[in-house]
Amino acid sequence: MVLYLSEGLAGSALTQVPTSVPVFDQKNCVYTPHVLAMDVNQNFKVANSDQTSHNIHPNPNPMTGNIPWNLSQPPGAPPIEKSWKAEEVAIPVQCNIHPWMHGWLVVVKGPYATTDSNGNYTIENVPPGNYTVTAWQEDYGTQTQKSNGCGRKTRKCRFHFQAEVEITGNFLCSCRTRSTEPESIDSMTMSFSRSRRRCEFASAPNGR
Ligand SMILES: [Cu+2]
Repeated sequence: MVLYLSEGLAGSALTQVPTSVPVFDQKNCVYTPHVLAMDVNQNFKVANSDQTSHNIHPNPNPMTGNIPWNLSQPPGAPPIEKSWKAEEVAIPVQCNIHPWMHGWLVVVKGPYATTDSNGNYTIENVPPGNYTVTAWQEDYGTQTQKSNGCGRKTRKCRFHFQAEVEITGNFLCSCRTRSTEPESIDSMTMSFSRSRRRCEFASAPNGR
């Protein structure tokens, strides 16, 4: 699951591109992670840890301006380094050699986070302001949540995900106040308690 700020970013918070280079690995014929998030124009790498060839084929929506490509990557080949020009949630990825291989590249503008194995998120480097937070998951779809006036120390609001299963949880916005004004959000944390967890989760790999 990917969490990002879909409204409210401005200036350098919107245009600044992280220097980190996330890696989309092909390991045991599975994309690892299954979902890789990145910023527009942020470089990412596609690695092949397998002793077999893969043919990676991201297939973005042509309306976005992102251009599809597919490249074969034999065992021991160096990582392929790429970036995407436009925001797109989300780009499906498949392997032309192994039809069961499927993953997602999620391209957003500004700070983002991906869930850990417990369903927790932290969005870092968020400047002061009011935001719309969007959470995306391949099966459950998209949900948004307004985060207004986040200057208090902590803030809770309800966040529901409803598809085949309903996930109900708390959105916890942790805000630290600097010694002088203005107040600044250092991080935003979201967690889901899976109060109505059902067997659907058994088939969901970690990190989704
Ligand atoms: Cu493959």
